Amino acid sequence: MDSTTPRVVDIHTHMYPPAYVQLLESRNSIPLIRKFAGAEAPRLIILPAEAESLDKSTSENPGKPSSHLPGRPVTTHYSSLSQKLHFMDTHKIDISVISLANPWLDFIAPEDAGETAKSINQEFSNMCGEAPGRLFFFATLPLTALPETLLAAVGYVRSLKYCRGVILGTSGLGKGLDDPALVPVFRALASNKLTVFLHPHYGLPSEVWGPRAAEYGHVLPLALGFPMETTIAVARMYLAGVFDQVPELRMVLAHSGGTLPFLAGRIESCIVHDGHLVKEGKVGPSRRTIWQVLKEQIFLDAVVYSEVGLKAAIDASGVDRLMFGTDHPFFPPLNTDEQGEWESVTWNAESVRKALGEGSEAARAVMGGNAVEILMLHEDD
Ligand code: 5CU
Ligand code: ZN
Repeated sequence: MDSTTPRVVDIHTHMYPPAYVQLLESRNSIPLIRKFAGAEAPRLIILPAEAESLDKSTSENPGKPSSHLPGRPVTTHYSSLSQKLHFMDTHKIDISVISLANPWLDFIAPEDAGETAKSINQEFSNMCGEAPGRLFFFATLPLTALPETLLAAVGYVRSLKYCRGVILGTSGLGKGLDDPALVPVFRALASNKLTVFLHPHYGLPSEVWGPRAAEYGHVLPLALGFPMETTIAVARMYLAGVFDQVPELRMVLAHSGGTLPFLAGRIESCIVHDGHLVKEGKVGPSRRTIWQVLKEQIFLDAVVYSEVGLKAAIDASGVDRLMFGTDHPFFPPLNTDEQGEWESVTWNAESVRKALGEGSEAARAVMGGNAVEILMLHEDD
């Protein structure tokens, strides 16, 4: 394939390598993997909102049918490399930038975090080496470790041939991404040209879903909690001035930036009408607006499942900053063969075609060309 052939690149696609699966199997509180009697496959239970149903299903009825079990079945899609490649072939994806899924290493004891991150990143590096040219990865940082271990990890992942950045949750060192203690980490990432892929996990506090939440499956935390978490994290970074302190920082936001493209105008209005910020001199003429930051330091994935959402993302960040993704292995088909086409993938590809025109240059850019350029996925890299 020469360098002018349009390529399809999936920048939002996860793996749980076998060692991480074993780690989750050894745990008694979320995140964990647990086998339930009668269930076809072990279940992955990771969301804070799932913790309550886990307790109930364990105590009330261990033999429940699997549709009532908490979490999701851990199929071969989670950790098998050949399965990932099969999924890519089925959906005509040339290149995937794989990343560990949530909640990464947020739960690891500080003294173990450095070594655990190193071995997981090495596993990702090895997987990429088994399919050269088809796989790159976002590494995982040992955020609970001591600052020197964390900074050393940035240097280490930079040395791994197929690493193109790091996946980051919103908790940072425990106080969120507007924590001044994180600025040196952002500086180190920026100076090593490592792009941050920001991904939600914690959602919003369970109380906001109300007393009937269990009736609604995972819809509220996943559809609304995840995007709001991303939106809040980036708004806090913006208000704290992180993007100005680290102007070389580049961030890809999961799920097309949560609700940021839609809410950026309201954020701006709230800023310029805020007496406290105005009095503190934070709303002066040199201020970069959040719209500017969206077009200068932020990139968005195209995992938004609708033409309407995608158009907002394009308007906010620019069509040259948007990159296709699948969120594999999440959202598998429930009633058709998991080895065939996934509707969750075709919805996203279809939204790109509808918003930008079938076969258009812009559509090809979003489906892969942008990722090749932004993440430097050239074949000889
Ligand atoms: O279905 C889910 O829980 C998830 C998740 O945890 N992470 C993700 O990226 N997508 C869906
Ligand atoms: Zn994801």
